[in-house]
This record gives sequence, structure tokens and C-alpha cells, in this order.
Amino acid sequence: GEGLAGAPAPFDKGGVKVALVTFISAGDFFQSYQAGAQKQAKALGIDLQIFSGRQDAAAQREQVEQAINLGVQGIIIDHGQPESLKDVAQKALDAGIKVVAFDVDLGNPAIPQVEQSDHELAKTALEQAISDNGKAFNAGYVYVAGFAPLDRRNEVWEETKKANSGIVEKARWGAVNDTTASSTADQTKAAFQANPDISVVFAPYDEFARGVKLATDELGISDKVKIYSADVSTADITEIAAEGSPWVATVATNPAVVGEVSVRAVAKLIAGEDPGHNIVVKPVLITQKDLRANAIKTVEDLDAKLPAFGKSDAATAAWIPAAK
Ligand code: SR1
Repeated sequence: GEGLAGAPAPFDKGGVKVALVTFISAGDFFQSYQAGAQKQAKALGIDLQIFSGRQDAAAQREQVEQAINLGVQGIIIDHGQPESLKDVAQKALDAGIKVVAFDVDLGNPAIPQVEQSDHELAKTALEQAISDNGKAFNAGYVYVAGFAPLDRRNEVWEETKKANSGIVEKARWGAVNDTTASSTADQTKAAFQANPDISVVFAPYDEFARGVKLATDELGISDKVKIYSADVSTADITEIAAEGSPWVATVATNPAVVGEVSVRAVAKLIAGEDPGHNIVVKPVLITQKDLRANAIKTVEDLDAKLPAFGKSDAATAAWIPAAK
């Protein structure tokens, strides 16, 4: 990369190398996150190398070691299993490399944590579910433990059930793998066959929600179910806004913005600036009703209509150019 006039060292000279080591590489959320990271890197003259983890903890761990050996100045760790990452992340720090974590808690005060305010995200989604369906309904819940964002959203689900005895969790299912949506769809069918009285599904990851919708469409019960999720993509908007869609609301950031923020955070560390320890990108509520009423068809339409969705002030600095 080229030098940035007026930027602090080493960005003034250019040639800064950063690695983005992912755990989940496929799916709309992660593709968009990576695209945003790449755009912000380009604006900063950073040479960003993306490693695809493919849900393999051992491979991701090795990739962090590869990045260290490549001589990068910064590493962004995107999701993963804390136990297989903590020591290699410390090894990177010991080598003078700056580290930022997105959605994986490495429990290290030297490693800033990027997140999407997952408690607020889940709270907003569940408040919408209660406003649409009342305080008593039979619920299905899609959850896989061990992912920091899902675990944080789960805390809010547990609190919500505790505060509302009329909300009954009839079944819980979910899978995170190469084909999360179709695996979740298969499990959803089984869950509905055993519990035909489920009327609300909390599916706080868009691949989960997509799987649930696939299943309810196939079972012909989409008019009897409402789905509340996290995340959004252009493909999701199409699914949510479709006629007769049971997917009525989602709470989401623009994942590209989260990618931009992650790169800005590591850039600030490399420049010797403090981006803060908890770096939060706030999500917004997106309802089927609003998408239809405002003819929103793409993530770009959302960016244009909702300024809070299209950009974030997190980890900014006067010398950091906006991603284009
Ligand atoms: C398996 S974890 C999936 C979640 O990670 C990000 O936080 C996205 O919001 C997605 O829901």
C-alpha cells in the first residue's frame, strides 16, 4: 500500500500489513464483514490478507501463527473458540503485533473487543416479538452455544422468559456448519412436527432465520408463524419483504460497517492510539412493515434511509479516511 499524507507512522510511509483471521468464512454476514474490512484497509493503504477458517478451530489457530510468521503489524481475529486462540493471540502480542477481536472473547486486556451490542440487539428483537404477539406465546428458539454473540443474545432470551412466564420455550435447535441454513431448516421441520403449536421463533442469526423460513414455507405453515432474527443482507431483505413471509423483523448492523470498524481499531493500535477496549456498533430494528412501506430492497437502500445503519463513529480518527 501507499503512504497516507498527514497520517501517523507507520501509515505515513505505507506498506502496513494486517491479517484478518476468520472462523466462519461463508454466508452473507461474513462476506459483507470481509468486504467492509477490505474497503477500509484500502483507504488506509493497508495490505489486508484474509484467512478463511472454515469453522475449524485448529486451522484458525494455525493461521494466527502463520500471520505472526508473515510479519504483519496487526491481526483481527473474527469469531472462533477462545480456548484455541488465547495463547496464540498472546504470542502475537509478545511479538509486538496489535490484536483486535470481533465476537470472540479472548479475555485479554490488551485486545480490544468489537461487538454489535448483542444484549441490546436481542432486547430490541424480543420487544418487537412481544409487541406483535403479546406476553404469552409458544416459542421455538434457535441457538448454538459457544459463540460470543449468540451467548450474549441468549442471556437476554433467558431473562425475557424469566420476566414473562407466558412465553414458553417449546423447543430449541440449531446448527452452525458449512450449510447452516439448510441444516437449521431440517431441524426446524422436526421441531414443528413435534410442536405444531409454536407460533413465534426467535432465530438471532440470519442463517438460522433463513433456515426456519425455508422449513415453514415447505411445511405450508408460514401464515401461522412469526420469525424474529438478527442480521440483514440484501438476500434477507428479499425474504423478509416477500408476500406471506413469516420473517417479520430483524435487528442488525451493516456488517460491512463492522468490518470497517475492526480495521480502524487495529490501525489505531498500530499508530499507537487507543481505540477503547469495548468497541460497539449499534444495531437498528428493521421490520417487514417498514421495508415494504419504504420500498427498501437492498442494504444500500437501508444505508440511504437509516444513517445510523450506514456508518459508525467507532474507532475513527481525523487521519483515517472513510472507506469507499
Ligand atoms: C455463529 S455467530 C453468528 C453471528 O455472528 C455475528 O455476530 C452475526 O451477527 C451473526 O448473527
